[in-house]
Amino acid sequence: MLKPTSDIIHKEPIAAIATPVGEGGISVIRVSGRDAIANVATIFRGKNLADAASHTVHFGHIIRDKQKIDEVLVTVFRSPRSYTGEDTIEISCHGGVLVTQQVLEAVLATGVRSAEPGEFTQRAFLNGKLELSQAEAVADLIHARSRKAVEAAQQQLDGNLGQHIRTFRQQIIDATAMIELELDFIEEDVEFASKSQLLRLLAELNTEINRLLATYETGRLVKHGIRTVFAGKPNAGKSTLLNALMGKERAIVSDIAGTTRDVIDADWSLDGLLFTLTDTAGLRETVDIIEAEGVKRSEKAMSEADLIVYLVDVSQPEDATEREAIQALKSRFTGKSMLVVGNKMDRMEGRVSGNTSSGVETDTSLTPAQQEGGASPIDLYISASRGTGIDALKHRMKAAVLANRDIDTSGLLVTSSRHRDALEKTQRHINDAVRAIENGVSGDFVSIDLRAALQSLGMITGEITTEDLLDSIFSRFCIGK
Ligand SMILES: Nc1nc2c(ncn2[C@@H]2O[C@H](COP(=O)(O)OP(=O)(O)OP(=O)(O)O)[C@@H](O)[C@H]2O)c(=O)[nH]1
Ligand SMILES: [Mg+2]
Repeated sequence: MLKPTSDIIHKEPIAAIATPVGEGGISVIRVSGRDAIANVATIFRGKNLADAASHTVHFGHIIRDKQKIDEVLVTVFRSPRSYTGEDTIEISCHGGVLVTQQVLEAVLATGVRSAEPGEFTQRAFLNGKLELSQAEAVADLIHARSRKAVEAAQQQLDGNLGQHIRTFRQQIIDATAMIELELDFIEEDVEFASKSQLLRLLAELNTEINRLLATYETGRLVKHGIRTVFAGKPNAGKSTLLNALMGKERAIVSDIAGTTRDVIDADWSLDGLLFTLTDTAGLRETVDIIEAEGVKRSEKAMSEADLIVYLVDVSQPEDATEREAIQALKSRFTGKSMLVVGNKMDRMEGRVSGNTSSGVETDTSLTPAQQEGGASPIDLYISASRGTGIDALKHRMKAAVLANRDIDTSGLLVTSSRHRDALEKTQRHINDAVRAIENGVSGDFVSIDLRAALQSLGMITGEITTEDLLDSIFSRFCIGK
């Protein structure tokens, strides 16, 4: 992957604070580019950095206008053995906000410019130190909010996605070579054999791309978190459930129907997965304009959710309207996972046969409605205020969104819609090629489809890029990365 030293592009030097702004033990200022070492050498009192070998650390002072600004350690990385591929210096200074800023300003005063967000990583990409998908993984890793999201980013950073893409590329190149062979020997009797072989190769490729594409939905949930909305009528116990899962009083609970009026979000993790729990205003017709706005927001939250947990207060008499409402939600959100949870089971003790106070999944037990002969839509029973059935609920929440897909969350996952789009496009071109071969179209045209497939794959690793694409990717980074 490493480019030969002669291919490294040495751009003008840039600098930025690479550590978070705030007070800390140390801060790091990163400087990279042409003359980066020489520039810093002019403000460094200590060893002459111009002679310093790569991967060495030097103690000294940063000086400006003959004044010592700070005592620092300077690490020297010489091209091409650095993050960006260029000559790079990292200055570790004391971690105060002001002193860090002063060291940066001293560096900038030597004729170095401030780095744009992600500019160091962009240079690393342009110098062949990282593939585009790896550069994106760096941003994912920085933004990751759960253990699983870190693992997914790490897989991509290790180049596992790039490895798959390179294999796909090679398969397409092999297919193209077969077509060219056929063109060369058109007179001979190779056509039939190569045609079926070619079709087999492309079918295998399609299967492998499908396997990768199938991980996207899970990958998306792992990367961004699972948006979970608690819905139900006022007083069903939605806020109580949120608090029970969070283990703290996050939302206000009261026996007044219509207590929650706005949408409340809370990050919660389960087995390394991030769930964004959203408590909403209870769903009902209301004349209170604030509550009505809350209900509108609840509807919106549900339409954006990955998982809807609908709470029914089972201590209340059966409500045919609610049953219809649940049915309506299910048909409206067919693509979403939805769990219907019966709450306040503690009030039902002894009243429902076949159920237990431990809140186990009770698909087979009889609910009041079933006793009356109707089919209950309830998936499991809990008591949010007593904490019964909460573990079973957690298990069901995870299963509802992940286990049903049967994707190994610790394997390679496609987590970016950009990558998914490129893979789908690749498949479309491959399918065009397959159709062309089947219809006996000339090999020239088949090659065109296959070349288009190669281009789409190249978008993932970055062989094919546009300025806009790079801008949109690198603008997600923080300054200093
Ligand atoms: N007995 C019993 N009471 C519960 C249970 N869960 C919640 N409650 C009570 O039900 C009432 C309403 O609870 P909330 O959590 O505020 O209900 P909500 O669904 O958030 O209501 P709104 O915000 O008004 O939509 C409170 O008095 C809770 O203490 C439960 O499992 N058993
Ligand atoms: Mg509430």
